[in-house]
Formats: sequence, structure tokens, C-alpha cells
Amino acid sequence: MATEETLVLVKPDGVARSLTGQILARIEAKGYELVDIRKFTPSRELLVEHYAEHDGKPFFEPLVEFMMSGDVVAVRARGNRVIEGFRSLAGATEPTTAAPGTIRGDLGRDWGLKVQQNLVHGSDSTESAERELGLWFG
Ligand code: IDP
Ligand code: MG
Repeated sequence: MATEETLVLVKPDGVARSLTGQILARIEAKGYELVDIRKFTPSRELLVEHYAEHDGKPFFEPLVEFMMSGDVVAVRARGNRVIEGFRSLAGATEPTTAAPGTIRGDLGRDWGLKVQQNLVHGSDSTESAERELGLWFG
């Protein structure tokens, strides 16, 4: 069986709040492998590529600004159905309504800002995962 890979990002709010270890521990405890990990402050160029699908939306510029405001931890995670599995671990986009038990539901805060600072990113399809892993680890 082909083993799948996904891109997980611990966003700057997660790194600044020292939640990286807790977040990665949940991924490992679920049985996924942390194949590669990098910590750096991403460039605008990388983020504009990464979030290309959201270009033109009202939260696009605040999102890019937020993501380049500090270090991000990028993770290549591997496992059976890890793309869907990590999205399930992460929970819904909005921290306020994300289910308890999920990363965003348990740890995410609503800061009342223009962008949802929701701790993590996870690729949403095999195509996105391949594209995003190329951008962040290529
Ligand atoms: P996802 O991260 O759950 O896949 P997307 O819809 O792909 O959510 O949006 C990318 C990121 O943009 C979100 O994680 C969040 O940080 C931010 N975002 C999405 N929708 C909104 C919104 O309506 N207002 C503010 N920020 C948003
Ligand atoms: Mg998304």
C-alpha cells in the first residue's frame, strides 16, 4: 500500500505560544511519522505561492502578513490517510467552533482579528500535499 505524505505547518501563533511540542506529539501519538522538520520565517514569495487559492479574498493579505510575522515549523508527515487524518486532528478552521479534542478546538483562541490564527495548516488533498511539500521542502 502506498504510504501518503502531507505538509503540516505550526503557524507563528503556535510557535510563539510554545505549542509546537504538544502539536507534534498529537501527530506522533496518532501513529504518523515525522519525516522531516524545518523551522524558519517564510518569505512573502513562498506564502503567496502556498496560499494562491485564497488570492483576492479579504483575509489574504492579513494571512500572508501573519504567516511571515515569525517562525513557522514545517513538517513532512507520513502515514496511511495522513492527509485526511491530520485535517481531522486539526479540526475546523475557526478555533471558536472547532470541536473539543482537536488541536484548534482545544488550543486555538479567537483573537478577534482579521485573520484566523488557528495554530496549524494541513494540506487538503493529494494534489495540494504534493505541491505544498515541493514548496516547503523542495
Ligand atoms: P484551512 O486552514 O482550514 O484549510 P482555508 O479555508 O484553506 O482553511 O484558509 C486558510 C487559512 O486562512 C485558515 O487556516 C485561516 O488562517 C485563514 N482564514 C480562512 N478563512 C478565513 C476567514 O473567513 N477569515 C479570516 N481568516 C480566514
Ligand atoms: Mg486550506
